Formats: sequence, C-alpha cells, structure tokens
Amino acid sequence: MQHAAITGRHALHFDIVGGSGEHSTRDVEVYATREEIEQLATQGYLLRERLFPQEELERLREAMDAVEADEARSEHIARGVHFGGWFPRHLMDKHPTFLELIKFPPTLSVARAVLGPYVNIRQLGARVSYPGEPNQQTHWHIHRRHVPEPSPAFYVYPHTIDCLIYLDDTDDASGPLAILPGSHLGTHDDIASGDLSEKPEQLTLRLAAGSCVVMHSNIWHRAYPTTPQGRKRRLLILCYGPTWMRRSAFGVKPEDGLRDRLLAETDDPEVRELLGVGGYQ
Ligand SMILES: O=C(O)CCC(=O)C(=O)O
Ligand SMILES: [Fe+2]
Repeated sequence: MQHAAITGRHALHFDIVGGSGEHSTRDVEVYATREEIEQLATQGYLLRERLFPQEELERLREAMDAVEADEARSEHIARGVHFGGWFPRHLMDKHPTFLELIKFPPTLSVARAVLGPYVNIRQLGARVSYPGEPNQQTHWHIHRRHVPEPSPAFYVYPHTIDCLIYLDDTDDASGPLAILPGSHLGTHDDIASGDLSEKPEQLTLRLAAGSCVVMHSNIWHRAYPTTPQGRKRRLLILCYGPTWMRRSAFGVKPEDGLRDRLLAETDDPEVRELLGVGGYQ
C-alpha cells in the first residue's frame, strides 16, 4: 500500500531485557520524528493528513463498498444517539486489499514507538455513517472503558492505539471528529454516557479523505453527525495493542477468513506476530 512521503523519521533500537537470541533486540524505523512521538504520548494524537494517495483511497473505498454490498442491511445500521452507523469488523478476513495494511509502516512503526516492540493488530473495523439516517454520530467516549477506581497497585492501564483512516472528507455536513487533547492521561476523568455537548477544550478535525488520525484509544472523542446534506462517510479503524493483550472481542470472526488462509501459507514471523500468533513472553 503506497502512502504520502514521510521524511521525518528516526531509528529506535530496543534491547529486550531478559531476551535471548533473536529475541534480544528489536529495531524499528519510526515513520515520525521524535517530537511527533512525544506529541502522541502527551497529547494522545498524531495527525497524518492525506496519508493515502488518491489511487489507494479508491482501492480502499472499493474494498469497503464490496464488504458493504456483501453484508450490510438496513437493519444493521445503528440509529441510537450513542453510536450511529454501521460497524463492520474483521475486515482483514473479508477483502484482500485490507491485508495490505498488515505491515503498513506509517502506522505500525508509530504504534511500536509508543507501545513497545511487541505489538499486534487487535482489529480492523470500520464505521460507515449515512446521510438521511437518524443519529449518525457518536457520543463522547473512549475505547478501553475498563479503568477501575481505585487503581490496584499492579493494575495495567490498557494502552492501545487506534488509527482512524478517513475514506471520505469529514466536513461539517458529513461530520467532523472532535477530540480532547491530553485526555488519555486523565485516566479517571469521566464524561457521562450520551453527552453530545461541545467542550471548550475540544479540537475539531475537518479532514480531507485519505487522512489518518493516530490516537491513544482512551483519548476522549466523538464524531459529529453525518447530516442529510452530507455524503456517505467511511472510516477504517485499525487498532494495535501489545501482543499479550486479548484481541478485540467485537464482531464475529468469519470461518475460513483471509487471515487464516494467510497464516496457513506464510512463514513470515512478523506477519504471524501481527496477526496474533507468537510474540508472547
Ligand atoms: O466516525 C468517527 O469519526 C469516529 C468513530 C468512532 O469514534 C468509533 O467508531 O469508535
Ligand atoms: Fe471511537
């Protein structure tokens, strides 16, 4: 999968304490500057505008539309105030174009830079919202909604990274994304379910198709509605987590999906690790 040039890069070398042999070091060429990684760590997001060139955008749209034609039915579109739209999951099992995102360096290397060298793909899902359907928005939410209060001494905060890949513009008619920068660090701050209000500290992102928002999964965010004046709005959500974390429980994994077929054929250890095989302690 081609992408826009990313010239600000740096090399990251991990010594694995307690590792041995081929597991003693890992090197990552990070497709971001150190300052950008610092921004992702402290602000919880990194913007990559127009990351996908037009021809790749077209291929991703075609793949998305093929899955939609195959499985989306009107009754699958959510119309409640909390999460409106259609939410397909396990997309890498359903269309070969999506498999090209497995080793996509602009997002994978950034995920490794903040999560450490052992990551896998927890899920490639999507959200499609439709003009003319009610409530094609989301309320303010975070994705790993399991933070206890009080925090036990050895509680592991669920750090994961979501890459929001917009296949359509997010203008005012189709619905911008709003985020609260830095809110992933307020681990015990809460926003009531169903809140759709504008926040003074919010950053509202109106992005061109092909743009990507790399964010901590627990940054507070919401999508504005896709209005009747807007157009169908397609968003891929590529989620990375540590290899030891249970993979996403959302959706039903298809029998004999494309990932299983790839795993049966490939002996590339990196692909296997990214698809959830290996990379454990
Ligand atoms: O549609 C968007 O811009 C964001 C969607 C979202 O937050 C989600 O599906 O979890
Ligand atoms: Fe979300």
